[in-house]
Amino acid sequence: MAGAGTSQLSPRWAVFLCLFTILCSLFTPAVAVKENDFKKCDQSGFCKRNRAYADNAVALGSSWQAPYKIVPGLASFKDGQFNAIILKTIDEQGNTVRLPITVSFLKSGTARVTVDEQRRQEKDIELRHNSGARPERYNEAEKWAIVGGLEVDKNAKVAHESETGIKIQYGPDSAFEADINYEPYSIEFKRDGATHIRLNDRGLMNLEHWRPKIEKPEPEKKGGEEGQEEKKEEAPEVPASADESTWWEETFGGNTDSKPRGPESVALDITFLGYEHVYGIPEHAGPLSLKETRGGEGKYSEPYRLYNSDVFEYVLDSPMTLYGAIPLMQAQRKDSTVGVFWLNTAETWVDITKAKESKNPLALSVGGAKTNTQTHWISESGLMDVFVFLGPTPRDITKSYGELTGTTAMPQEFSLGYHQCRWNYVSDDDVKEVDRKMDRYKIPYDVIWLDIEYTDDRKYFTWDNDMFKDPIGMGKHLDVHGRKLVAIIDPHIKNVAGYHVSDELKSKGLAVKNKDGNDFDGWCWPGSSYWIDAFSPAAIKWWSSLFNYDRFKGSMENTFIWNDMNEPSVFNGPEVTMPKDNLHHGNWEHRDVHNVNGLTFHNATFEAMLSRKKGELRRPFVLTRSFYAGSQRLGAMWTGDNQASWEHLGAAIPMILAQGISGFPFAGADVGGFFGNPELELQSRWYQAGAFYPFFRGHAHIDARRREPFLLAEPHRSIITSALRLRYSLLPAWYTAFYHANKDGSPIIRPLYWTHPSEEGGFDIDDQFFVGSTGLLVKPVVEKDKTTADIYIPDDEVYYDYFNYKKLATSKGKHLTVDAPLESIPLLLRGGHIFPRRDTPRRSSQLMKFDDYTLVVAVSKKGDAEGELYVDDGDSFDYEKGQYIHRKFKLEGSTLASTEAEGRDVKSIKEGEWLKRMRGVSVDKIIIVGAPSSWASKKEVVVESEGKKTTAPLDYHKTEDGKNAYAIVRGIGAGIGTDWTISFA
Ligand code: NBV
Repeated sequence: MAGAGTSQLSPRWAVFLCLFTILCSLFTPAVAVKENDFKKCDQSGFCKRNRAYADNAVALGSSWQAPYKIVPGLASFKDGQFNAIILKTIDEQGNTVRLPITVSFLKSGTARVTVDEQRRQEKDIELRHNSGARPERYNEAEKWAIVGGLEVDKNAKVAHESETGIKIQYGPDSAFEADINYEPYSIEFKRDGATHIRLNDRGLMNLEHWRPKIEKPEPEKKGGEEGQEEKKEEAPEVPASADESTWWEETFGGNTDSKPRGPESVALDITFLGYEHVYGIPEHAGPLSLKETRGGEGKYSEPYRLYNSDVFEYVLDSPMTLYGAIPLMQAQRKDSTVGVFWLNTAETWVDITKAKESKNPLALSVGGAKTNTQTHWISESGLMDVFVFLGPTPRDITKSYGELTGTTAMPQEFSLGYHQCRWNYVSDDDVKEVDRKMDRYKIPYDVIWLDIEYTDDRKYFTWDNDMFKDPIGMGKHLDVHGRKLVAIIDPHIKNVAGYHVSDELKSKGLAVKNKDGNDFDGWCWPGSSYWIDAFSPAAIKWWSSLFNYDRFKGSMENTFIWNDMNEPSVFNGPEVTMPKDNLHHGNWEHRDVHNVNGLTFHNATFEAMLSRKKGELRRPFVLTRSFYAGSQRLGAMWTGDNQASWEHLGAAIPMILAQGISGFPFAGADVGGFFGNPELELQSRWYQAGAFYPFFRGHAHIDARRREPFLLAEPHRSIITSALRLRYSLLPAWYTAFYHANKDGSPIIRPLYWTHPSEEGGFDIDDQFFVGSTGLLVKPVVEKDKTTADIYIPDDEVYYDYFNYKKLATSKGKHLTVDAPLESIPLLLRGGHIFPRRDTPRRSSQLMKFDDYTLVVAVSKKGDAEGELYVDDGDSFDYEKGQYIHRKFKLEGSTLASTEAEGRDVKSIKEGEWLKRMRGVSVDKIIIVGAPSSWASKKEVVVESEGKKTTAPLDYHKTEDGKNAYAIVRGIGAGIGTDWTISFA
């Protein structure tokens, strides 16, 4: 019938339809975006110039004269800050430009080096090429990324000063030193007398200063091919570093970027002396320990790129950019971690090379050679703003970086459960049916998600009324079992009259503008669209109002939000994003702020969720695809459009680990793979891995077959259900790990270099990790037909099998091979830890809220163990007023004790509703793994709690192999929030 209908179309409509089909085939992701659709360094003018600048400097070696020097007479140090002027020589006549430099020594022990360009004179500004953009360098990255930690350390002091430089002592116990060398300009950062980091070590610093555009006469054209050839021969060769061809305009993939301010890149080389491993700078699909980028076997030949982009079907093992950017890098060597944070929100590239340096040329490689990791940071515009961390541990860096950019928000407790998503659940009946089936098969889950098709024609804040007749009814249905709904809201707003959001956006002037100052109109899911400019305070306020329950009709208390496409993705834009000469609030060019754009939209939605209803004080949950340093304060992220392949399953782990060590640990990957259809084995293995992602969501593309866990044939349904139950039983431990992420930024899943910074053998391991400080060590199986796992053991501690409590024959620095048939997850318990669980299987986390706890105690080699539980109502901000339970558990000798972790006098806290209910929650069961043989004849233990002594039965068991034992104590009944002891004597 469709054919008959089409044949009756008027010619105008037929043309329109035809055009529409062509456009759709161009813009819908049926064809994967290939690497070539995104720039390589030599297709990005400023990257090419800076790489060439570096090559030139390196080739010249000792005869290279870096053109940057500090003027001694203008340098001063006062109250924790060094101020000076760097002079840049810009021509052979010796003309210079002035670059003010400030080095601030912060209380945390972090140093900050900021280089600006002296404000341009009015007359220069007038000379500028015609544009509404601001003349100064972008200086508001700090406003979005930094929330604290900037207090200067007034105890920092000058240790030595001369005409050639200054040495400043700072940091804890004055153990840090910054040696600022004036000519050529460079800074050495030392800890305990040894240099760890050198800025401008190789003299690659380059700040392309502002210059007026000089219109050059078009070269006379000679006719015919012959003439052109002649011209080619005559043209003098221009070194790529001085190539002016992309200074004022640049074209890529048919899009031309007008550059009203001309070249203005900032670049700096940073060397980590004696460090062989560097980590961080997500988001890239590659190993955790970053690779070298200047070619050679097993190395990349492109720099790591940070330019938030919608790269669907992304390639693996690549330095290519992805959806988000965190310019934080850590360097690791035995017993020392240092790092830098490059605060710049423009397009950025980072080259990495490693150079062996022999201490003693006669010693050859015997103990003498050390590796320096050399990095070269290149950004298109903005300030040169670098924070330097001197460690000495990974934890110190995490903490200092967290002080600056903030830490993970305390999450909605439900968001740690399992999320069921697909593009799309097509109707409210569909949603309810999935919900019922999950119940029927006893598969726990907390959240069901709605992708873009729930809307009326991709107009966010509206519903497709035919398919979603009763959204509130649907929400209430979910609420009965404590379940939630997450609905997608994207930043592109359909450009159509009569759509309230679009009308208001336009009339209030809150959209991103194009270079001419008109509302920027691009192409996205809804067709022609505008983009909310979430940099604008007025836009944030307006955006917030749209989420009020009485405006976003159909949303309710259990509706939460998903922000996608906020790189921003613009189908017909350069590299699938916004033109760089677009203008944002304050007249900043998009070029300056591109990498923080996603954060601003996420932030606007986060703010909106805080004010949906007057007096409603609940934690938001907002998932974002694009992110920048600081996004951790606002919600969770996921790794975007992966594929249903074994390779993508493997690639997700280093990506999530990289997020964790870069301050944004609430991270996950689409379980099952977004594109394609996973075979059953892959899907089962993916749920087993996903159960250990901080953010655990199954998702699938619109063309993928339905794959909700209940649809799968046995044994896969049961395998997946077990993985989900395991996740749910461990929720108290996960929540405690989130609490720590909130307190000091620590990763939720932790790579070995982070947990064991003295063990070099673990520095490049990124396929296994610890969960918080629980001592749970997991190595998900990510290969087809694999039924064993080789787990690297980083220490001398005892390790047990999580499921059967057997003590494993481990040895430090060696791999342990464990059986891992399809139905099992390689999961170990490290001795010395105690963690909480809730063992009653239920349908959602909310239904477990007041269940009793189980404690698992893994006895260490020495015979002791300790651990923690943090719990609050998981929803409100009452925890800020002391409404939480925080316990410390300790096994010492034959006593296990629970005490208040922070030494608070809990009796003095006025109990709110939640704390009152928690009075009825107790520790029901304790499992002691590695129980001493002296307990073999024990039948009971003595429990002392709240002044009362009772007994509880103890069962002592030998493990299957008879080599060690475990004990289970049941019916303990001690309140979870109270002090108690259990005596095994
Ligand atoms: O909204 C549709 C999808 C979404 O399902 C996916 O998770 C996002 O990463 N979205 C991208 C838009 C386009 C996908 C090809």
